[in-house]
Amino acid sequence: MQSPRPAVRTTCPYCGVGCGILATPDGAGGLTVTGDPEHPANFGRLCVKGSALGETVGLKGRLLAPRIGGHEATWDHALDLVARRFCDTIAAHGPDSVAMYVSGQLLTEDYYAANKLMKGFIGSANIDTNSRLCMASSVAGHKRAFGSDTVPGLYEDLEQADCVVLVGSNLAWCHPVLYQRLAAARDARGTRVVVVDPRRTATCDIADLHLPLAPGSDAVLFNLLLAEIERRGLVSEKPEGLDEALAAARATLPGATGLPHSALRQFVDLWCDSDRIVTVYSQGVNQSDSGTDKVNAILNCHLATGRIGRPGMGPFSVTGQPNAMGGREVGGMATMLACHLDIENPVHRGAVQDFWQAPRMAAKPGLKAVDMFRAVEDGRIKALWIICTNPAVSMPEADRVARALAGCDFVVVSDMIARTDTTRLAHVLLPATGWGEKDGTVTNSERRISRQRRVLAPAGQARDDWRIIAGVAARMGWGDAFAWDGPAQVFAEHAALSGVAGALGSDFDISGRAGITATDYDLLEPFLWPQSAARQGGRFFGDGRFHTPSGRARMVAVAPRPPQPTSDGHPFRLNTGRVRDQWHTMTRTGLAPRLSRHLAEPFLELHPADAARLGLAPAALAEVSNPHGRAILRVLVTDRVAPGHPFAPIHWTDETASCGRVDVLVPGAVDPHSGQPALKSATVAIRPFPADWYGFAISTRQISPDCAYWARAVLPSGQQAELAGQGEPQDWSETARTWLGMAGEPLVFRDPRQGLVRMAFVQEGRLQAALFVAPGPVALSRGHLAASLGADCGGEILAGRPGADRMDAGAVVCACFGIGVNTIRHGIATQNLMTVEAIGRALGAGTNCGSCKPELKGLLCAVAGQPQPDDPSSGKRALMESRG
Ligand SMILES: Nc1nc2c(c(=O)[nH]1)N[C@H]1C(S)=C(S)[C@@H](COP(=O)(O)OP(=O)(O)OC[C@H]3O[C@@H](n4cnc5c(=O)[nH]c(N)nc54)[C@H](O)[C@@H]3O)O[C@H]1N2
Ligand SMILES: Nc1nc2c(c(=O)[nH]1)N[C@H]1C(S)=C(S)[C@@H](COP(=O)(O)OP(=O)(O)OC[C@H]3O[C@@H](n4cnc5c(=O)[nH]c(N)nc54)[C@H](O)[C@@H]3O)O[C@H]1N2
Ligand code: SF4
Ligand SMILES: [Mo]
Repeated sequence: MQSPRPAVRTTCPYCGVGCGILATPDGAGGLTVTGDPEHPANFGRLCVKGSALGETVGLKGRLLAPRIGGHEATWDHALDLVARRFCDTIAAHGPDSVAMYVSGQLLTEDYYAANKLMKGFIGSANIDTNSRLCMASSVAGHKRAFGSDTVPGLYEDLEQADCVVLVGSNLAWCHPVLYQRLAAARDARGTRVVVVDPRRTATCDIADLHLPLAPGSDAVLFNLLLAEIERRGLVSEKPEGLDEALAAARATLPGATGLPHSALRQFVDLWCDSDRIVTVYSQGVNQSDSGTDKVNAILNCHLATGRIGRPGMGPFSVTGQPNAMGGREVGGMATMLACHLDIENPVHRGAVQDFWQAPRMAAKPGLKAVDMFRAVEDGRIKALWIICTNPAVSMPEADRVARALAGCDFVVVSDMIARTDTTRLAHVLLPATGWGEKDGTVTNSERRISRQRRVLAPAGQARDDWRIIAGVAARMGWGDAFAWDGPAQVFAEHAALSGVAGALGSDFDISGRAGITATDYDLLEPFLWPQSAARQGGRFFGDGRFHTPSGRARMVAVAPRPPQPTSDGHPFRLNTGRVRDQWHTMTRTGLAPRLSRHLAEPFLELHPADAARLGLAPAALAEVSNPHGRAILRVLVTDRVAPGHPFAPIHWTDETASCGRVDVLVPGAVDPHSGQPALKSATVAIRPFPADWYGFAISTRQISPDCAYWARAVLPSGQQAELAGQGEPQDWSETARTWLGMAGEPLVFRDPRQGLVRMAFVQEGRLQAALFVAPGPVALSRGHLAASLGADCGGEILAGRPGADRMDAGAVVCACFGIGVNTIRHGIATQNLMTVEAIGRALGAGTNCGSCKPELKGLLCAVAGQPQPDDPSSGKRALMESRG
């Protein structure tokens, strides 16, 4: 018998909370995963995405070998080709004719290598990252206010605060463990929580006050707050620009927020009366064409009152990606230099060049993401290397970006997954190791550096990203500068460079770790930066000293700008964002059946008044369009969004749906300071999608439909797909065989009067596939059908009803334990469960990651006949149940 393998301490690869994980290999290529009780980010907690990591590490869908032009190639061939094409392009057209587009999901060591190659050796700063879509406005705002891109506070500040304001942050779904820490602190000490978001999100479950402000009016809100801070005599500091900022604040009129006076007053009272106050902000602030000003409007209030850098107080930009912070540290954006140094400062450039012994330093900032893809489009960039990101889905004007890639002379993509919307457009594909296989460090939102450790062997021929980059660098002639033998050496070099930066005044200095050995690196415990002889960890700016030339903080006079107006032709403002159980373009979370059960289809949250006016019933399909593109989304009627302001998730791609990419609708308008695009405010037209028929299918094989609307998701034993089309196929049996990957004759049930067609493929008594077609959205219990796939079945499946002896669990609420809405309702009714905790004790729901607690609370209220507080999935659930 094999002895049990020890658990490996590592870090979650999803959000910026950066939870510690104990991963235990099962010896068969899989992993079991639990929270690391000793990690200071999560103290043992994990959310549902982290808990499901073990389901995503298999070989399914992986890119296992390099490919050139779609054909498998050796590493030598592929790396030679990339190096040769980059060298030839540079020789013919100069260093700015090539570019790299990288990611906040790279490890620091990968990121460091990419930045060194591009800025120091190729000699161009044309390296930008998906962090441009994510954190760029926070970076620009920090630099304007603090003189450096420094996150002042710590997670424990959220626990020590008397009031926490969440602005444009759906913390419950996007930073679930930090949300749980806040919720626990609120239970323990009555922390007041304010949510500022046009939508009523799951986060509102713990809000004492929800401000559903007009989209884009955050700067107005914080200017009003600043004016009131002055009026109440709370200005205690004298930052630079104070008078100008106050004057701008005083000149701001309250109307634009659309909030009633009483709500504004409550907000101002709470903020002003709480000395210990933390203002957390995220994409509702950053992703705007005036995002940097909004950031500074928030920072102004903390700077004027001195509520910064001390326990329980400060502004807090929560980062999205696991290594958004590490990317900033290595200077991974086109506008930065390594270790928070300034690319436009010749002294800084010289110091980095000396340290790297770099032959050709970039002398000016490079192209920011949106401009970079424009340069690809018009041929200024002729060779592009994309690493660890999926821009054909996630960039604004996504169709235009995809066309630009299709027209580019040479596109290289490093990814761990074979088929994505972006890998499809590559000339060369390089297989990267994924989480569980790679070794390195990441930095979370509170500046804590943690190790990701290798637990599994690399899949196929996959290699670590830093090693791939070093391989190309060596073939371009710079082998000596990239001759690391492991990530520990890359980290040590980065730490040593940070010492050079620290001597030049940089906040980012981890030179205390510059001498690290491979053994120390293996054992490295999570630590906060800075780590130098002068400073170890802690908060910044509590002493009133900032990184500006004068040492004083800077307030910025903000003149709030409204978002681009809607028009008669495009009267809706489309808000976009995330759902609880999926990560971005779903290349990994989409592999886990348990994560696909929460919300399995691209959807549009639409206010009832809008839905009625447009003639869109719940579960109908809507066509959303503007001159940039078009999407077809399932309608979810809900008053959690305001009239005129629908919301759609960002996760669906051409791999998972026929027409579900929302970024085809988002224009490329950017913030003038940060270059961050306004991803939350596309103006669109909406109309019913005229489907002649609707369908639902399950199969043990890959489902490949050919109809106007489809969206597929994984099941434990196959796939499911929602379908709809215009013009009925001639022969449904033949169509079903093709789409569901089946052979032979299906059992068929037809009801011509009702326009129903149902068919099932059964082999040796086991259900292999089924297709249900109806003239309207198909009303069926998806959960029951999914559970029947691959199981023994009789003809009853064509009745589409649960077996008489079984209760249909209904749409899944608790994804960790797969507990459905009907099971929970039944439990509440029959076992007299009165609280979320009682549900947990009786049924287990909500006891692992806790992500579904807001929904459990909603169900309790519904059963008790009270108005539901905030159950963001209840609309979706009603929708699914109406069909089942
Ligand atoms: N489950 C899950 N978690 C994730 C991710 C994921 O893909 N899935 N991605 C990670 C990443 S990279 C990021 S960047 C973070 C993002 O984390 P968040 O920023 O919390 O998430 P979003 O859903 O993008 O947007 C947050 C909220 O902004 C609101 N909003 C829109 N417009 C405005 C406005 O004008 N003002 C205000 N105040 N609010 C507005 C939206 O309604 C939305 O609820 O999440 C991280 N965590
Ligand atoms: N409309 C709208 N658009 C948005 C947003 C929004 O809120 N609204 N949010 C924006 C934000 S904040 C972000 S962060 C972006 C995210 O957008 P993307 O970065 O495009 O999304 P991901 O799906 O995370 O892409 C990561 C890719 O890297 C691959 N990968 C994973 N691990 C590795 C690895 O170790 N090495 C390599 N080489 N590849 C790997 C994955 O398979 C996947 O293909 O989307 C942005 N786009
Ligand atoms: S909150 Fe969830 S997704 Fe974020 S790091 Fe922790 S376990 Fe991972
Ligand atoms: Mo992000």
